Order: sequence, then structure tokens, then C-alpha cells
Amino acid sequence: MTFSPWPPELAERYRVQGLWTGETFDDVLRARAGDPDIASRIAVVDIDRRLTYAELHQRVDRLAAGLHCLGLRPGDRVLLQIPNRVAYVETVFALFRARLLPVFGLPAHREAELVGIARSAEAAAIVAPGVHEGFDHRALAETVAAQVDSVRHLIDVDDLETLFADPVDHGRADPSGLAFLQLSGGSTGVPKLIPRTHDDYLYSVRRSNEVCGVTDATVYMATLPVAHNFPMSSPGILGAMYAGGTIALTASPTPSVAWELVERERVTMTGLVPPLARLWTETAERGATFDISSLETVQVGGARCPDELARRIGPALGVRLQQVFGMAEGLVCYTRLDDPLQEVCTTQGAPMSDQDELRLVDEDGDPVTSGPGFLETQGPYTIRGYWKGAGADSFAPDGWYRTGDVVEFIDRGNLIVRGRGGDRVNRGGEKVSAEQLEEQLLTHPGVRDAIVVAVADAYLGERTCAYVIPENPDDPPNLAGIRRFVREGGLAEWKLPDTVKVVEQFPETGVGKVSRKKLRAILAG
Ligand code: OOB
Repeated sequence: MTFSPWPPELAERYRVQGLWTGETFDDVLRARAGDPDIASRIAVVDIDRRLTYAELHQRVDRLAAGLHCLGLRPGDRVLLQIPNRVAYVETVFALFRARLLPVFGLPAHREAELVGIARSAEAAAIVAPGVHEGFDHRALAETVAAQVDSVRHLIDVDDLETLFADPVDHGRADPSGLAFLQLSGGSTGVPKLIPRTHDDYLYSVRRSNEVCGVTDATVYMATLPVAHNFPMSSPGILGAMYAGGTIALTASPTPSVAWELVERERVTMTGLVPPLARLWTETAERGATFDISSLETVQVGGARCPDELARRIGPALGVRLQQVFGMAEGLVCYTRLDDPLQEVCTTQGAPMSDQDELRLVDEDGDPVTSGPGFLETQGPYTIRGYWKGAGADSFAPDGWYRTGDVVEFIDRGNLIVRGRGGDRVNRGGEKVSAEQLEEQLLTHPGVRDAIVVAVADAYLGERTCAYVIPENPDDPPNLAGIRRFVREGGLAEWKLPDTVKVVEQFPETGVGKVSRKKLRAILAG
């Protein structure tokens, strides 16, 4: 079994209630391109290119046929490492049309991550650019292919047209079957893949559109790396396409680049992580550089937005703020457009669906009736297990997903995220698995033992601190050396430790072996 289906009685309920509609992603593009009111509108635009729905549909047809000609067949997994540009949308929808399963890698991923992902997905192909922002992704893809037997094709995203072929009939995907694999923010070293179905994901997109007021007039700009769940579907680019609106993709999130596209395309909505929201806010407070008056809604999520920052965003950017607390595994909470400003600025919203079920438990899994607790959830778009049963301890015995987040509910049903257990560091929305980094540090010849914890940071919210016991106390490793070692080990740049503290030993508490989990908690304190 590659993924754990919902229990039959829940699946039945979601269908009867009309949440799961039996629509597929390819159906959506076909329907929009086939609608005379929508076909000639701009579906997707970046700084260099723009495509109408009709054009996108035709190019997807030819690319999907080309993928078929390569020998790729329905169900095959294709690992993507594509930056924010029109070709991302072309590729993803061509994969949907050919019934291939995208695996959403990020441009910032490096060898260790991509090898792990390609291996566990048993990817048949990798789609990546050549050289992008000075980094040779083609060479990286070749290195990955050399280590992962299943990878048979390397496809250059800058050269998709060379694959174009005469359209073929690929048949129709099963809406209750897998549509793609998302990546988990991760609390372990093993990359966990998140299996999402057409039914469940499209429900989250449709419901997000309702909650966020997305219409055919919406121009949604993907400012964050678009393969991430937030810009993809909350409501993201898929929401914009679902509504027949426009997807804009900015190559860089900085105001000097992104705002040019906002001005030119009259962008109405985007999503940011807190450090970016701060950069946008401070830039605007210093005086406008572009006309960004088309922006109506700016969402902030991925990490806790400080209340102080939340209050400044709306006035500075001339927008309505929406807080988003979500996870690639499913559950997404939004503040509502009609919530009082006070709650929009101080809470992370409420679940999008009235079919989302939430409960709080303590460290032993016992119910918490008041105050903060660990959040567990099940619902019509929250997975029941990772790809091929990995990370089973992230699910309670009854199948509910253990988010790991500590949250607290307030009066009107909105919740506040108070933090999470010490298993990962949230660096301004980019997640670092403590376990993965510790494993990497333990292979350093100068490191006897290592514990990774989060420390508070004014800009990022949290940053990483590695406590290290050196092999040789007279010649301990230093920060620069450790960062170089982790980079050379093939981890993404954001996972390099921000601080290294050399210690003689870790705290011993009482008798017996102290778990790494406990040590992290003690050292974090
Ligand atoms: C989003 O997804 P992931 O999978 O990268 O990370 C999920 C985790 C959550 O479990 C939580 O720990 C943290 O990111 N998080 C937040 C937050 N939004 C996410 N923590 C505090 N406040 C928030 N507003 O990050 C993601 C997926 C869909 C929509 C938005 C974010």
C-alpha cells in the first residue's frame, strides 16, 4: 500500500456532503480552457512570459504527449525542482494530464535531500533548470540520477518544447487516487512524502477560495517557492486557476523584484512568511517604490507572525491581513475576512472546514480540556499516513494526525499557536529537522555528540543552535567549519546551524539514558 486511505465511513460522508466531488486536476484545466468566458484570459504570467488558459491547455497537451513518448507511464513519479516561472505550471499540469505524479522538491534542496526524496519516491525522472541563480541544477540532477537507479530521465525545464509531441489520450485519473507527493516540513532525518489525492486536495482548494474570497478577478502571486503547500493551495496558484483568475510568479520575493510584477499585473493577493512580511512592511513604511495599490489581501503563515508585526502589515501595505496556519499534511486554518482586526492580528485563525476535527492532548496523549495542548486532527483533506507507511508515530492509533504544534483555542474558535515540541526549528517558515541535522553533525570527525535546538530570533522567529561535544576538547570544531561540513554533506542552505556551542557534556538527569528529545528540551530551556 503506497498510501493510507480514509476509513470508508469518513470517505462516504465526505462524498455525500459534496466535499469530495470526483473532479481531477486535469478536469479543472480542461474545464477552464473549454469555457469561452475564460479561455482567452491570462492563466499564468511571469516577468518574461504569459499564457492564456487556451494556450496553457494546448501546451500541456503537447508536453504530456512528449512525456509519454519518453516512456513515462501513469503512476510514475517525477521529481520537480523548478523555480517560480510559467514553466512550473506547464510542467505540473502536463504531469497531471499524463497521469504522472509530481513530487514537489524545492529549488533550495541539495544532494542529500534530493537523493533521499528520489529514492523514497522511486522517481522515474527529474525536471530541473540548467544553471539557476549561479547554481548548476543540471549537475545536481546528474549526481542524484547516478545514485538512484529508478531515475531514467533528466528533463531541462528551460527546454520543454523539445519534448513536445502530438497529443495522445492518457485516460482519466481516478479522483480518489494519488495526485502528487508533497514534502513534509520534517521532524526526522528520513524524508517523508505526503500522498495527496485529487478529491482531498481539490476540496481544500475550493474551500480555501470560499474562505479567502478568490474569484475570476483574483490575480494571485506566488512569492514563496511555489512548490510549497502554502502558495500552491492556500488558496495559492491552484485556487486562482480553479476560479479562472490569474497566477503570477515572481522569481524573487524581495520588494525590488516582486513589486514590479505586482504593479504590472495588478496583483490582488499573495502569501508571505513573517520575515518577508517584515521586509515588505518596512520597505513600504520607508516610502513606496512601486504602485502596489492593487493588492487587497496579504496572507502571512508558515511560522508564527508576531502580533506587533501583524498590526503594521495592513496599514503599511494598504491591504487586509489574513493569518494562515497550515501544514502540507492537510489542516489549514485561516483568520476570516470579517474577523475583528484584533483577532486577525493576534490569532492564527480557525480551521477552514466545519468537517475538520481538532483535539488537544498532553505529552502522554491524554485529553487537555483547557489551556494549550498538542494539536491532533483529522478531516477531509488531512492525510492518514505518509507515503509507504513512513513516520507512523506521527499518527494516533485512531488515525488522527499529530501535528506536533502546541496551540490554544480562544473564545470565538480561533486558535493561537504557542510553539511545538523540540523536534524541529522553524526558521521563518523554513523547517529544520533537529534529528536530520544531528545525524549530519554526528558524521563530522571532530564531533562526538550533537543536539540541535531552536533559539529565539527577532527576525526569523527561531534559529538553530547546535550543542556539540567535541572528539578532542583541545581542538573543537568551529561554526564556519561545521557549516561548510553540513553544506558539503548536501543539505539545503537554510539547514546550516546558525550557532554552535561547544560543551563538555550534556546535562544528565537522574538515572538511565536521557532521550535526545528530553535533552533538546533541557538545552532549549
Ligand atoms: C506550512 O506547511 P509546512 O508543512 O511547511 O509546515 C507546517 C508547520 C506547522 O505544523 C507549524 O509548526 C508551522 O509550520 N506553521 C505555523 C504557522 N503556519 C505553519 N506556526 C505558527 N504560525 C503559523 N501561522 O507552513 C503551511 C502550509 C499551508 C499553509 C500555510 C503554511
